[in-house]
Amino acid sequence: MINITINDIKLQVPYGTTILDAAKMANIHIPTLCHLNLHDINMVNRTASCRVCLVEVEGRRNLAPACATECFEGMVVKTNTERAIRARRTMVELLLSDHPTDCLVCEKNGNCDLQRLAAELGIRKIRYEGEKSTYTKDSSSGALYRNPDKCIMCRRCETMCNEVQTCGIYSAVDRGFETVVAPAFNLPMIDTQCTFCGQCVSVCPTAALTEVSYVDKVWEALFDSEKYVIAQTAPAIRVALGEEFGLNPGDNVTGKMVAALRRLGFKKVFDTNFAADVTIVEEAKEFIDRLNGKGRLPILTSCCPSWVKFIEHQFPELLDIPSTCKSPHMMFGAIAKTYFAEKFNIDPEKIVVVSIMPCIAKKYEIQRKEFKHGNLQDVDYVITTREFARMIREAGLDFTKLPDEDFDNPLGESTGAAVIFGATGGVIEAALRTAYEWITGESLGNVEFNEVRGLKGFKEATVKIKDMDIKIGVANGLGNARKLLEDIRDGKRFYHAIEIMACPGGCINGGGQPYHHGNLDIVKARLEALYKLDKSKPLRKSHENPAVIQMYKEYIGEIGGEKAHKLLHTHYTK
Ligand code: HC1
Ligand code: SF4
Repeated sequence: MINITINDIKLQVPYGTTILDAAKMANIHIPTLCHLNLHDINMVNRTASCRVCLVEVEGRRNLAPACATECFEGMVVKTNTERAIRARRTMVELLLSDHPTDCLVCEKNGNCDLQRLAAELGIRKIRYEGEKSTYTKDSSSGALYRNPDKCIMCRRCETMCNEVQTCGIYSAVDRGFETVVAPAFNLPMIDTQCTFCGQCVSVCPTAALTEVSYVDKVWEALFDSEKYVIAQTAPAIRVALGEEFGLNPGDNVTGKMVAALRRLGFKKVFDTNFAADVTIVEEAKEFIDRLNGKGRLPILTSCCPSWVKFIEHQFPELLDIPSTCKSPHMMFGAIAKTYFAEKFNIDPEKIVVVSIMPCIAKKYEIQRKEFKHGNLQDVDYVITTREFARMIREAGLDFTKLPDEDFDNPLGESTGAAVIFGATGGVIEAALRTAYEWITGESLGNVEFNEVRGLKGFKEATVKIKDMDIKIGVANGLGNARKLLEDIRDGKRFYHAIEIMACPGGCINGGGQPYHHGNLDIVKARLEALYKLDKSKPLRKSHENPAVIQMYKEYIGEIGGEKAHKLLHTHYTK
């Protein structure tokens, strides 16, 4: 330990502690902008590029950035001297001098770290008027929107993409005033190997990176009396949406969410969880077939479009390991425009399926050409949890006062196995519950597989099923996925089944969720809430979902059969 003094407060801190962390221990606030420390997922932005956290260190001529300066024995720091405060304000004013001032109509209005900081530092005018940079905006992917005019060069996106997700999409391009953080050769995002995981969006402090919004398109459909607009809601949004309305992370707002969708004008409010149960019966069947020698092991769960793009780019030699199951919300779209349309005599051409997702990559996924049924796209629009909250506000709904309402049926019924899809490890746990019972013919007493739960980047378990030791691997975050896939490719590790989710923590931390502003306790609260929801469900195994059983009986026929393959399965391309 070493002894230091900050603002006349004496304290002891471990070697290696930065001034910023030491100040936190003494309850002293130093403003920051580029800094972000998400140590739980190995993301620490160390660039110290914004110089907003400048402080005075006794005996040093220059001000020191608190986020990147380590304490030393006897150090004396002052965080709020006139010089430090002036320097901080100047840094922010310089940033603002090359930043659009369209806060009123900005996507990030109310959620922007630069805006918050300008208010915190009491900046009322920008003294340095001059040239402003303008760059080409990019919505080429239909998923991720880049507006480099709003980039403040903090490099958080670069750290997240390069170090956590290992996709290496961004770096500083050009020199001097023209410098911008962009893909190599300034390529449009759709022509890069970006997976659209949206993790860079989650950490961008401004609106330089956001999602491509489809809110206006969805309003248009809802106001069109010729259209039959139905909503499906992803597992992870129900424990995060409340945050947008002042509720706590992890508060379960399922009932209010359904009520809000009805009041927005959706004809039916259905649940992606129904389709998650369908996914499990299809995937468990495929797993058992592969255990019996029909296909390659391990089987890899295929719900996350972001890792699908990742494996297609990075591991084309492993394209026979993912399950051929479509992701649940794509299965839902196909079911809605066939089974549901036929059962209720609705013209599928008139049906508009809107998926409310925690995810940005789902916006890209629906455009893939394999997800079409005749001329019809399985899913028409994807909006994120944040966009959904925006629609609720636009409609003037007082969300917290809405009554709790139930989903419509038959595509609204689901089990506890489906809701845990939203957390890392949840898909494989749900699949195990069904596979165990189908292989053994026995009822599974304890349905909880604790080894595959939690936010750790990589988890493994061995599950005894009959006389087999089934080896399970779970990775979340694309960097962890890369290591796992490399080991599998090189024959260093063997698993019977693996689950990968691109976002650290799974969909609860998706790129379309309410911003966590660097507080991963929010993500933990969402995760715990999903497991609580599972526990509260009377049915916790997908194959027991009565609405799923009825659909196979009335329409699809055999699980894994010909019709199931036509509607519910897909393929991958190199
Ligand atoms: Fe899923 Fe997810 S991918 S869990 O399979 O992370 O169900 O489709 O909606 O929440 O986005 C399901 C699908 C889904 C969540 C997302
Ligand atoms: Fe990288 Fe994901 Fe952002 Fe694409 S969306 S640039 S893969 S962090």
